[in-house]
Amino acid sequence: MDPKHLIEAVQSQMPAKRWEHTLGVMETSVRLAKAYGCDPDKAYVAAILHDVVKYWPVQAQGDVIRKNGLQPDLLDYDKEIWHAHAGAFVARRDYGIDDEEVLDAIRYHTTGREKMTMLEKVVCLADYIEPGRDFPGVHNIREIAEHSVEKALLAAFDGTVLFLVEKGKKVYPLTILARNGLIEEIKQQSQGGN
Ligand code: DGI
Ligand code: FE
Ligand code: FE
Repeated sequence: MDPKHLIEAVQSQMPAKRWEHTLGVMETSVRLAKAYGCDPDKAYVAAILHDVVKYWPVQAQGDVIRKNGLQPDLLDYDKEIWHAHAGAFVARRDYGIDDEEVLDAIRYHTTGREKMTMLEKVVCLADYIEPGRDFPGVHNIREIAEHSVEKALLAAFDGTVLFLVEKGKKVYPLTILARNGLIEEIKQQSQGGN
């Protein structure tokens, strides 16, 4: 699908407010990709599609996971994380996306995972800090993002984990692994003199 048709098709899947958020993630992902040295075109496509099924009924999101052999343990955690994994499946099936790096950036944009690629970090961070986002701590994360994608993403995941703990909710294990991985990477960067 060419970018114009892809954009129109994805826009039709969500309310105007969520589309505005998607435009923000597109812009921010491309900027971060250029700053941190990964492919801006891939970041752009992943950003367009990252929330493609967010406004599908939750039942339909769950069906994509159940019927297509995606990680079944997702269903035991907050429904908010389903759209990312289901979205990657739908991006391939319905929108013809076959680039595994792009699909992984969609798949892990919410939960993260251990050893995230730069493209995954960029899209995940852009989702937190796009211009339309307004949550406590977002200004701080935007500032950190100017010099370290890993430190900014760690601060973002810290906020999400604290939020989930406060609500008494479970944390999906990949988020913990992502956070641990970022701490390791930051430690190694500082030992390497960066
Ligand atoms: O889809 P968006 O609203 O743009 O943002 P998102 O995909 O990052 O995710 C939505 C929410 O998922 C976020 O508010 C926190 C919630 N959530 C629930 N369980 C988990 C989780 N987020 C992470 N990272 N890990 C979880 O286990
Ligand atoms: Fe999302
Ligand atoms: Fe999003």
